[in-house]
Amino acid sequence: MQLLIGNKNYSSWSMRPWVLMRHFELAFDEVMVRFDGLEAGSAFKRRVEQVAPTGLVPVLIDDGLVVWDTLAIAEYLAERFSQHPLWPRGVRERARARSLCAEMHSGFAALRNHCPQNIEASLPDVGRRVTQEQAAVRDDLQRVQAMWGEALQASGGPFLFGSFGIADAYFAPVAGRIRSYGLPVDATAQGYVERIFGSPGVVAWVRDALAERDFVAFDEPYRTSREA
Ligand SMILES: N[C@@H](CCC(=O)N[C@@H](CS)C(=O)NCC(=O)O)C(=O)O
Repeated sequence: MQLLIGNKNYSSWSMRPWVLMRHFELAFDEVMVRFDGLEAGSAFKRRVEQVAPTGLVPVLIDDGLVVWDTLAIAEYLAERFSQHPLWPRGVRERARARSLCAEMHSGFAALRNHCPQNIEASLPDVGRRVTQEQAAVRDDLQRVQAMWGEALQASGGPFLFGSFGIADAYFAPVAGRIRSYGLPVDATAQGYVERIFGSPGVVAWVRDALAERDFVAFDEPYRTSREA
């Protein structure tokens, strides 16, 4: 299998299938397509459009089959590697895990827009300002804490549905935003963020993201250089 991804420091959608595949030790070659620009004709668009109609990453290629969009990739992997519990085994838990992922997939716009993924950055002042000024970000954070709290209580943890799976991969970039921007969350959510960031796929992703040493200006609303 091949997985096309964007810069690890910035690409939250790429992070999800990558950490999932690493966690379950599914063999794949990574193809990193640098974000040089997102306009038509950029090297990024030209490369991704060779394989995927959306021109977006991530894209999974398996023996000539092209699967794009994170949710479709997660579902494909769960079926293809059904010996691994990518989704919870119970039908009710699986339905709930899918609900959480679908809500993430189409929601949390304020958190995503105001706190774009930036693994290497430490921006607690921005986080403080954004949570003070943006009611929609506070709402997103409330919702995240409620859904994590309910799932962790029902499963007993340590991950949302017991062991690490698709739902956790889905929320790993949210956990990353809470860390990068020092966003205020309750102790249950903070503990979950730390467990996510101690899990093997996420540890590997963060290590690679820090090694990129790249600065993509259009993904940097709050910094003018890597040091700023
Ligand atoms: N719904 C898509 C979203 C993918 C997406 O927006 N990917 C971003 C990178 S994190 C991208 O490729 N952006 C390029 C662009 O917007 O042109 C998925 O889940 O895969």
